[in-house]
Amino acid sequence: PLTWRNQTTTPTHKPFPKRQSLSFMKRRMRRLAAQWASAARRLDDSLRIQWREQKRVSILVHVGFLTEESGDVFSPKVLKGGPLGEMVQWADILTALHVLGHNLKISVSLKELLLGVPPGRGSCPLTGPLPFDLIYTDYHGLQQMRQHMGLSLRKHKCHIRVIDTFGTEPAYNHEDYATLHGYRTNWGYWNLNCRQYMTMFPHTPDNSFMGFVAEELNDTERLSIQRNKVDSMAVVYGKEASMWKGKEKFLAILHRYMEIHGTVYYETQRPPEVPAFVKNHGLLPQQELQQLLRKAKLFIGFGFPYEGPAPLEAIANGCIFLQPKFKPSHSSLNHEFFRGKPTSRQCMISFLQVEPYLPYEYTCEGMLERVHAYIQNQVSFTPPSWPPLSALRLLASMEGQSCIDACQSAGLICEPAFYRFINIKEAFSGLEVQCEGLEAEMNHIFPAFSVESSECGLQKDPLLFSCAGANTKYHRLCPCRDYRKGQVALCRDCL
Ligand code: U2F
Repeated sequence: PLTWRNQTTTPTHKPFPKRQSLSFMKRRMRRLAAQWASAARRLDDSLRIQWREQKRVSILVHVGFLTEESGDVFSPKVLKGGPLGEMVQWADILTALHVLGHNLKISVSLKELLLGVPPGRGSCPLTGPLPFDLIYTDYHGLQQMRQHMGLSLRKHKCHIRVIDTFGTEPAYNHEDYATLHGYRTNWGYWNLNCRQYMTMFPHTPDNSFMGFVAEELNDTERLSIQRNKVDSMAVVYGKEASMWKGKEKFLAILHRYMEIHGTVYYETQRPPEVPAFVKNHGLLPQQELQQLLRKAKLFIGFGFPYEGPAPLEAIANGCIFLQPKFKPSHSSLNHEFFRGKPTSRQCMISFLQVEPYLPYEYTCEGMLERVHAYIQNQVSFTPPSWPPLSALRLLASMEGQSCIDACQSAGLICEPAFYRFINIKEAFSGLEVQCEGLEAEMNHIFPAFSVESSECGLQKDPLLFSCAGANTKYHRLCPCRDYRKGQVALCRDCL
């Protein structure tokens, strides 16, 4: 049994109050139900043997950002152009876990959280097993659990998976290191294994890519989209009027070439930020936006939102997606939106030209395959190794290059699970690096070497193994692996 601190009231069971965020998620689940079902059937055929052997686990899903206790700032904005990306992802995660046949308990309020986890008999620290094999939550949920579980949370840390849109890099996750070296932010410093953070996009392989899905087309739909494309029709990426501010000139030029459509929320009057020549449909239900994208040739952003599900949906519906490129790239170091987020990732966006295209990892089947692999294999993050060690390829990065980039330029992906196998002095000799000095240090760049000083460094703290880290003075040792086409999270022999 789990023990909860400060639990003074006995929670009572109440149905979910009507909240727009939950209604949005429910509508999405219903609309995509048939796609999920047929994906499950296909996966069932291809994974038949493993399927039968799969562990069914008991999972608590606590969606912290939707709880009233964390302010629930999203719900009131669902119908007003506020962010929907996070709700798209949570709806898909819930569906995937359900379709995979696991036993789910869902909580979107502190009361439900306390009700979902039976109160223990003793006081902290708790003994006894956790009533759940896994807990999916977010940073808000994690805070709430810490508040209510106190020290006992530590014991159950390895069961937790944090849905973390923007990602958390190792230097930000390690509490002491972050505090000492200027990486302390509003969110990081939980000392988790970084693969416990599950992101919306595959930002850094230090984290696990969770993703979401976009709708798939059948052959008839594909043909009809290609036939009915209106070459001169553009849709703007930005459902909130503030995103259009100061873009009049940009829009006037675009309007010389194309008819411009928008889906900007308004109450009674047209928002002044949206020029009169724009055909504004108001915020559309998801399926109506899909229809608009099927006709449009171009989906065009103003830079913000930087990323989200909509561009993927546009590309899947045969649009070209254009987004401005920033110089210098925006990141938590120079831009308000990213400030305080536990990552130094830069947003580099270039012009894309696409045919209707949806990578396998963003299909229902791809998401089911990936989540299934995580649940079955990412159990304790300790040996035996997953991914299998046979996939390891050791590389040295160029000076100043991260392992993400070094592996990528060799057609591979950085695999943080392999760092512990290459954090040895033999790895340097294997790459014919002469080390005059060899130290073990807490530094998120290590294992690495400097050619100038002939110094080699090993990593002292496994929590600091980082694919994302880079430093102009060092070549890094990089544990790379192969990946499945269209499913970067998994190596060829991972299933
Ligand atoms: C991103 O969140 P957003 O909600 O702004 O992400 P979008 O890419 O706009 O897409 C979210 C969904 O909104 C839907 C669309 C997408 O699935 O089908 N939608 C709609 O239903 N009706 C419309 O008229 C227009 C879009 C990002 F995902 C978050 O992580 C960030 O927090 C956020 C920052 O603003 O940007």
